[in-house]
Amino acid sequence: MKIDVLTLFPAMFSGPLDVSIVQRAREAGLVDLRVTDLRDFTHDRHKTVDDRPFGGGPGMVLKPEPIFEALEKLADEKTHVVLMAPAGRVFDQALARELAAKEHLLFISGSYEGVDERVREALVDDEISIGDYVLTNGGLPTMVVIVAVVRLLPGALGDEQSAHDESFSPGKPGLEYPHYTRPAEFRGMKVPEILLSGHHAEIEKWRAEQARKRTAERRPDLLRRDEENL
Ligand code: JF5
Repeated sequence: MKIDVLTLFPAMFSGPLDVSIVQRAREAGLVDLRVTDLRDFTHDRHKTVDDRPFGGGPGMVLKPEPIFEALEKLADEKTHVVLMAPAGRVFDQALARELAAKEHLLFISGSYEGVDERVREALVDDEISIGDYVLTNGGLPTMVVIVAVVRLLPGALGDEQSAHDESFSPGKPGLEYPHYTRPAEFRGMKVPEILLSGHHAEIEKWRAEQARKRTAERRPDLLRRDEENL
């Protein structure tokens, strides 16, 4: 898979994408990730990427020209162009799976008040939000989506972890059971007896029950959504 990012803040992207599973996936050649500075596609002395909104009002709007020129260089007909913005489809695991099936993703990491509407009309295939809160730019949302997508690429996870990927799929909608490791007693707090018993079938039953109870208590919305999908 190829992933392009178009951003005003390329420096934000070093760090999160250079560690852990994403870094391993890049080294293994599973994903080719490029971060491009939108200012590279300006032509004036001040590298102007934004301007005041027609009709007045607060804030600035990203100009169309640099974005159009960048996509003429970085994208083709097959590229799935994603604009990160609070008005988009809310990101979830199903959407991550959808994006993981694409050959080429290009993220436009918005900022200021937004982008000129003609970018949306002519270039954008998909608009994605990571939730209802306001950020200063689309850098972090872009990275959230990239990490969720890259770990789904075949070969990105070791065998041990890939078993875990069933979470948030139909039939396993929700939260994890409680985990414990050694010591069996820590500052007076004991690990549940069943986990020390060696009865694997009983342990499975206990864990499933714990996960169900925990999900019903904390995220009943996940159980309802799962019933709709089954
Ligand atoms: C952004 C204009 C984009 O703030 C976000 C965001 C919040 N949830 N999901 C995305 O994106 C950055 C800010 C202002 C466009």
